[in-house]
Amino acid sequence: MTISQLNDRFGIAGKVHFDAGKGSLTRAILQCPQGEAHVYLHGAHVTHYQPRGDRPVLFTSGQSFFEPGKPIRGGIPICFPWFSNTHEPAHGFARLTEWQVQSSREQAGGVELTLTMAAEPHVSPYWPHKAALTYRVRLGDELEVVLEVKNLSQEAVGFEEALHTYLAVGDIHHVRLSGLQGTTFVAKSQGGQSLVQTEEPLTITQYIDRVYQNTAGPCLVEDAAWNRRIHVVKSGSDATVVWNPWVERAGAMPDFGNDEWPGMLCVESANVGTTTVQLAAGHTHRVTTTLRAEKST
Ligand code: TA6
Repeated sequence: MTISQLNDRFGIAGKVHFDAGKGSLTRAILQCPQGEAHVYLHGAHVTHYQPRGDRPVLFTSGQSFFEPGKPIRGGIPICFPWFSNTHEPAHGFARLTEWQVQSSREQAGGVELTLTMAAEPHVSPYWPHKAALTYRVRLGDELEVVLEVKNLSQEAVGFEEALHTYLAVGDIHHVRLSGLQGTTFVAKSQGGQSLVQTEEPLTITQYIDRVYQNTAGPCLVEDAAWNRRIHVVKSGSDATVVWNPWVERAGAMPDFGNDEWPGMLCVESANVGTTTVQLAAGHTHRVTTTLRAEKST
């Protein structure tokens, strides 16, 4: 569908508008009195969320690619049906797929955009199944994203998934992360050891890449530099991934500025590893992430 056709069919004056975004990729701009969000059809990728009167809540790299076949660096990548480098492409094919717009509507004083994609055997040899994915982006007092996976196969399927949220922070050196105390994590940044988190809040002083298993609750990111708190609330997710590449890994990514690492922190709502989703034929799984920013004082 062309941008003009998308605006004719799904545009809502002052609330939903489609344009050619970066790299001329088709982008939806969602607006309401409480803020603005941007969603690319490429990967159904939310790249921007900014509450009115506040700074952006999501980080997107100034070096990001915006082209078919490459993931956008930042925002909320959708990782499905596998996480990390289980197979190629890393984090699965959903974030590289051109999603279709299913609907747009005003809701609860805000606005919702719904996108879909078909995950079928022809997409990847590592996915010999049929599934329908639906992604709802809801903008209002907060930003909520909802990923639904319906198993259209005759057999049960297993898949990993993550809403790989890149939060924007003023300075990672002065960030505190709460909500994970007492949980067990796989420390990819510490040789893959399985460790228990004792600190609360967690402060980040080096490269961190941790998969916290059996963590279904909310997290709180306290950003002292910007005097802001971001609540990361989720449902349907039993793992939380925390990542910052720090200086040593930032330089290895061509789509990530060498000086950008202090300004971001990934807090991801996931089902990976031991919390991989097992979905019976005909059933649907839903995972959600809600982001709400507020002044610290
Ligand atoms: O979520 C953390 C992580 O799995 C890291 O290991 C790092 O690879 C990051 O995702 C970024 O992955 P990407 O494929 O987007 O470069």
